[in-house]
Amino acid sequence: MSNDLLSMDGQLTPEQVSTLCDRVFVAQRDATAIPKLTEDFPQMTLGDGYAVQLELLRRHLAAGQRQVGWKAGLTSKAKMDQMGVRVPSVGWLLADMFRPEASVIRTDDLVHPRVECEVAFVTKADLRGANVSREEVLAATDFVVPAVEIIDSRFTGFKFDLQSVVADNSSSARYVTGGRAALVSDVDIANLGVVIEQNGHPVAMGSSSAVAGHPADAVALVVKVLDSLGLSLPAGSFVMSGGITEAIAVKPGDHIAARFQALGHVAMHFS
Ligand code: OOG
Ligand code: MG
Repeated sequence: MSNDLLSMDGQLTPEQVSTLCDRVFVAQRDATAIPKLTEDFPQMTLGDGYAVQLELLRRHLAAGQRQVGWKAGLTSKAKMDQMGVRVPSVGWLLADMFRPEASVIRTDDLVHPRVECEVAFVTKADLRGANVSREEVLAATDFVVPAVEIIDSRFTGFKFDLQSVVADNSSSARYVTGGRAALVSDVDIANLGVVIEQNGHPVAMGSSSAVAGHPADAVALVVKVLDSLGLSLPAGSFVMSGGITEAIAVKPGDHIAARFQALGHVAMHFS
């Protein structure tokens, strides 16, 4: 990708951003796959992707939905290699995307869901700026909790480029928390072993050290991206730091358990 397309400056008109927002909104609502957005708009930049993502967020908030926080995406090498995209992204999380632990999660309202295990942070102080450090993130963290994200690209074949996936809210669909919450002083979140089990079989394993070097660095990256969008991360935010291993495709009937060293496990069924 040329560096111009990585720019936070936009190339699309407000009308074009609105058109793309309509497309993604309908694809997310109806769980229908669409071609990646750059096919019709090859001039689209990363900044245009975020303009579409923020317009989607405004529509949901105007409809009465509540935002709980943000997610970092494509923060580990396993995820970057799997998706062929080498630049991390962020996406918003709404309260109605949450699913309780041990619940049955429908797949008929998703296109091609995949699960990933992530360390999630809950913050107790505002974070803002382009240069937030790992230490500042840790000091602003109330607790960490293990989470599973169910991602679902709205793009055909789960194939996209950075601008398209950012417009599609970084493939966010559902998230589940569980296990044990912990203070950052009580666990070595920089090096937590994780295993994803599918129907009792281990299908992916890794260490949280794979995430941007340290999961708190992924949170710092979220703050940095938000800053470039003129936003900040308020106290009380729930932030997922990105999939540690590659994502695993799920189908009706699957049972998934993500086991986190020191933080317990997060389990769910799919129907
Ligand atoms: C993009 C979203 C990536 C993560 O944790 O890396 C993501 C995708 O892979 O579809 O959520
Ligand atoms: Mg994720």
